[in-house]
Amino acid sequence: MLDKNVFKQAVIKHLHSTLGTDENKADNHAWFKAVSAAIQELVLERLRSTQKTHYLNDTRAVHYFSAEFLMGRLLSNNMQNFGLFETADTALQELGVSLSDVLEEEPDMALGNGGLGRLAACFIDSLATMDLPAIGYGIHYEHGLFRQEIKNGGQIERPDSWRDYGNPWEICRPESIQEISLYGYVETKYGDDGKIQKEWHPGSIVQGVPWDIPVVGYGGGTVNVLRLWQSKSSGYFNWDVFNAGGYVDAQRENIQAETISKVLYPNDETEAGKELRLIQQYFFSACSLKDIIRRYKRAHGDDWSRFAEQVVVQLNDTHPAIAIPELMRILVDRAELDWDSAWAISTKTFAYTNHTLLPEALEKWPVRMLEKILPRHIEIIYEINHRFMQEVENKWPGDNKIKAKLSIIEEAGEKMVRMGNLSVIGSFAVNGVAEIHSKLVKQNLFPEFDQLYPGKLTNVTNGVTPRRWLKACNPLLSDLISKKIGSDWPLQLDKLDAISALADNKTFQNQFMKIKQKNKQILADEILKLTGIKVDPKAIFDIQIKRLHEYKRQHLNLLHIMALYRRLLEDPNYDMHPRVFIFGAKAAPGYTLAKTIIYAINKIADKINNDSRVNKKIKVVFLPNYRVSLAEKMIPAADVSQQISTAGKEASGTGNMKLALNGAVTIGTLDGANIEIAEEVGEDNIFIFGNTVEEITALQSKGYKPYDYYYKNSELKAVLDWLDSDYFTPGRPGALSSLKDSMLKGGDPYLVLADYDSYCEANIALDEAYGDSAKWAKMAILNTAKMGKFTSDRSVKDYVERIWKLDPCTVDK
Ligand code: GL9
Repeated sequence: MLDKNVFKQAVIKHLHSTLGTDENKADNHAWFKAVSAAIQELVLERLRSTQKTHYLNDTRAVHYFSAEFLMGRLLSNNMQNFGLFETADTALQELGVSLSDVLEEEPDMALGNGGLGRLAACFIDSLATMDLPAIGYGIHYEHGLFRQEIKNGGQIERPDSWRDYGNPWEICRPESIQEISLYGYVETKYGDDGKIQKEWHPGSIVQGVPWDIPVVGYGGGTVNVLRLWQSKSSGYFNWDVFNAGGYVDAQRENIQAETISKVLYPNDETEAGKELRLIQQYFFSACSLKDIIRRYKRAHGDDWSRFAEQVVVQLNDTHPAIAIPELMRILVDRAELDWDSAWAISTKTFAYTNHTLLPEALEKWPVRMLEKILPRHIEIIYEINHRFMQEVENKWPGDNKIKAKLSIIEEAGEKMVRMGNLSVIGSFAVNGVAEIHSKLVKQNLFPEFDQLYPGKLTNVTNGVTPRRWLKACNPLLSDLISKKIGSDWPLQLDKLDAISALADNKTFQNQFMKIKQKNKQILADEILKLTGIKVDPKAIFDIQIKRLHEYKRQHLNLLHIMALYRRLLEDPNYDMHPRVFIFGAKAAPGYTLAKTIIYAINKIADKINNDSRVNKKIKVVFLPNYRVSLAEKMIPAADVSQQISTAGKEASGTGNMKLALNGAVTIGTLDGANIEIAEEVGEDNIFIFGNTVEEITALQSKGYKPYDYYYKNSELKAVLDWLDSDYFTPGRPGALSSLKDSMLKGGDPYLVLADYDSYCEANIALDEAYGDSAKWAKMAILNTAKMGKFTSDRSVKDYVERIWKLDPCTVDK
């Protein structure tokens, strides 16, 4: 595609004329900018041809609405997808520059919290790779997820400033600015024909400035865009104040408008109910819909009849669900369609993905708040609900209990709008993200909706892009695989199954495990650099990386680590393979117990790592500031993947897929996608433990008593009591007591104690299996081999077939 010398020239040119420096003065950051600019030239060329092709073919497209896109770094990815990585590597070597140092200069684009945001990023990669017309719509946060520092064992949040020194990929598009309204009141008018008309007189107007991030498909054929909206005050509304000499007041209004896209809410699976968050949601949904409609009208004028043929909007959770009444408002108030026609279009346009069953994550907005911020939308929501209640009455005549349950409006206590119900009613398809999760969505969350709309609720199991999560992050293993089975597996991940045939082959086992060993050495060096802790790369690398949440049960892992510590103190000859427990996790800033768990991990780590009686056998490492680029370094080095959520709580998980793909063996519960991973790899190649969803439900309904487990198991009692002492927190007795209390006095809501014994047994089985190196190698190989199902290409294919109904559109090179 591009020859080494041409590439060199392009980089030098950008060093000179874009960055105003030269080869002798440039630091790594300048090289990063120059290399990115050189790649961006190609990206933009492909972007232009893609957009032209899509326009000429008037393609149907999916519009992925998501409050979060956790993109990570783009330079390496874009080079990989253009097939230019090796070229760039040698070109830079010849210029005396290290590509890997240059890549380290790129800040992560951390515009997401966790799985939900990273899923969006994997999906847009797959969409572009599969030549599907798609656009991602989200928010151009000035500050992404906070940077985590660890001080005296505790988490400190620092602002993330990913664009402080400019972002080489984004393009501002002032020509496509949109304006949206907020606040104000609704006037009811009567037209000449006596028909009621509604006019919203907004109290304030905000501009949305679009920034486009090109999304390069693997192979570089299609380049789609991720369009992120930045809020800006609309000059128009400040004008009066300004003229009255209120220069300073006008600036205050600017600040208010600009606050909307200032910062990503750092809550994972909790709904804060904050006004600014609702405004963020409306802001990006409304800007995006206007953008879609502008594009549609360019091709179809005022003929709305083909809108739903051309446009499908996927709602990534309920965060953009306000788009449903917004489209109704545009169709009814602005385009003057009658309600039924508008509703027919709207309900053919939207589809909704549910990502969690946790009650605290199901969004509800106070009616009062909507009345104030979006006075016309609340009227429309009432109208949607009124008509829907008639449907419910027809199906279940006189059943007020069902009505109360299905109503969009929750009447008990302060009146609330249930965004989940609105999303189900306003969409033509609703999906969960793994088989078990989708089953629970049908059975527990929305059972009546499933009866009312048979077939609307469905499943699309999550997936991850194998380009970033194997090819790019694990080059040694990728090369070995390509040598054995050819190099088209990144596009057809099922082909990995071909290495199953080599799982017993000694030579292949050696090659595979040697690569794992190298990756462990690389991570060991990184751990030393980041934390000062020396770990033995011959030890088992046992990794738990994910947001910190009680339901994910990092504290179950921790209790087991404490138990091992105790066993080693009591019996120095206690037989176990040396093991390094590695954690990465951010806690929501307001989630006190999650922060205590981080503190506990760090304090227990300090103690163990400095206790020469045990630190040949166990070490504990907490890597600060877990993020996409750190995950890329950790995942290739994992022997063991910890996926230990309470059954029924983790909707899918996607880290589980990435780790297994890189040859880590899972220790996990029958939860989320673990179940499907177990089906693929077979029960011999995974360590399953713990209560099933049914068993958990049974335990809870007969009255779960954590104290029973505490008194029954003396080791468990001892480690829990240990938390009350000052052994791990010298001079601060009781600093970890709240953690113990959560599992006893607090009722142990995530049944940590109920799964403890079974977890310990699974760990013993794991330790034994690792002792048999041929057996372990086989397990690791089969984990990689059997991950074909979990490519996000398969997820996207499922969406296309079941929901989006898109045709690929190839872009000529
Ligand atoms: C999540 C689920 O908890 C995960 O199990 C799932 O894999 C992802 C993607 O479908 O979605 N739902 C959710 O709210 N988060 C998830 O990770 N949290 C955030 O990332 C905000």
